[in-house]
Order: sequence, then C-alpha cells, then structure tokens
Amino acid sequence: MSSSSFSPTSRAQNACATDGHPSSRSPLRLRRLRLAAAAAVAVVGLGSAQASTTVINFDPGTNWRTTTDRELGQQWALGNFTSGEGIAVQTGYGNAGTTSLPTDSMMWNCGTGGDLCRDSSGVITGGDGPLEAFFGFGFRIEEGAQVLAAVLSVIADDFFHLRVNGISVVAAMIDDHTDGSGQPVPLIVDIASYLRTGDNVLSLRAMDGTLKGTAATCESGVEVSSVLGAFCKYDRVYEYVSVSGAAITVPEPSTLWLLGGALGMLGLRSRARRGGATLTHRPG
Ligand SMILES: [Ca+2]
Ligand SMILES: [Ca+2]
Repeated sequence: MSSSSFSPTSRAQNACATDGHPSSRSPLRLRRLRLAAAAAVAVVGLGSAQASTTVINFDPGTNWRTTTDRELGQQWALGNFTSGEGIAVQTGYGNAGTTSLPTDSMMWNCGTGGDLCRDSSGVITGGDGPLEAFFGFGFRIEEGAQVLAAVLSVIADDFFHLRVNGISVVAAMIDDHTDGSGQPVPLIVDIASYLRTGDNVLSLRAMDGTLKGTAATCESGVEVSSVLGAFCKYDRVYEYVSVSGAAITVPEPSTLWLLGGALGMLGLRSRARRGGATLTHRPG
C-alpha cells in the first residue's frame, strides 16, 4: 500500500486495503455488530427512563482526559488513573476530509486552550495537533451493580490502542477500516467483560503516522514501538480519536435477570408437564 498521507479522497482507490487484515471485519459481521450497538443504544434509551439504571456515557466531554506525557499515558494504560490528571480533551476535533463521523465524537490533545493544534493562521483544522496523544476515562461501578451492556465505537487517525483496566482490548490502523469511498469505519467493541466493580479506566493511545512495515528507516518520521509493531510518527495530515458509546448498569438482581429466571421456570414447568421431569423435590 502507498505510504502517502491519508486523505479520504486519495484512499478511494484503495478500498481493497481493508481485505486480508487480521483485525478487519467482514461486512456481515460489521453489520451484526452495528445492530448490536444500535440495540445497546436502544437499551440506553430504555434504561435512562428507569431511575434504577445507571448510564455511563463514553462520548468525548469532560470525563475524558488527555496527556502527551508518555509516563502518565503509560500509567493510564496500566489502569492507574487519578481524577484530575492530564488536561481536558479538545472536543469537536473534526477536519475537512472526514465526513462519515460525527464531529462531536472526535477529540484530540490540543494543550490548554487549543494552542497545540493551531495552524500558522491560528485556526484549528484537525491536522496540526501533537503526533501522539494519550486519553484516559475513569469511572466507578458501584458495589452490587450489574453491567447490562458496555459498547464502544472507536477509530483513530491513524493508529489507536484501547486498553480497559490495563488489559489490551484492540489496536487498529485507520488504513484497515475504511469504506469504499475511503471514509473511516469505526470498530464496534464490546467491553462489558473487561469491566469490574469499583474503579474502571478506559485508556487510548493514538498516533499520527504509519506503521514502519518493511521500511529500512522512518525517513521523515520518528520511530516508536507500538502493539502493532514499529511505528513511524509523523504529520500524516489529520489526526483524531473518534469514540462514542456507553455502559449500562442495573442493580443486581436486575429486572431482566428476574424476567429471564421467570421464563426459565416457565420452560421447566412446560417440560415437566410434557415429560414428567421433577421440578422440585417433595419430601414425604
Ligand atoms: Ca497531522
Ligand atoms: Ca493522519
């Protein structure tokens, strides 16, 4: 594949780049995941109407923090996050070339006041930010709460690595997740099984650039290591992390568990009537 800078229009000829990558998903699988995500969002809508349900919103906002300090970023990656660390993220970090993502879902590290992301005219265009940024989101799941669903939709220009509570979940290059017109297609990630009672940390590392691959050197870039192999950090046009999603928790046992239990009991009863299976032991 070409090592030229990513831009959605120039990638229109490279739609086949999504094929053959271990982490790429088939259209059918992706469609199913999108349906699952839509269902989760629907549950969020239902759940928010119930006072007992807690919705933790993962969209960019005041809960996400960011840093360019690699040591602090490493702590977040390990699951060590203290409220107030880092700085607020730059939200609405869109660009002129990316039309498939809600601008509200896009964020980056622009320092305080946005000064790290301004071009020579002082405008934030989405292409002049730091080459590497770390993002952290800390939240609590209270004792006795049951995670009903937790889904993230995530993509980054050009690389991201998601960890939850110190555990590596997924890493990807935008090059492997574009549609036929070259626009980015977010990965839908079920993170429910990574969550735990108490403190939880989502961490993202994101970089502008490209994988080194078989190149002898990074030429104009700076070589760093990544979970996907050697990476050349350089100003490859735009940079952003797009993230959205939510976790839904309910008190345990939830009404859904009770409903499931009731349905299970009904099934056992009907089987017992048909086949004579013993539901309960009757002494005497
Ligand atoms: Ca850039
Ligand atoms: Ca880029």
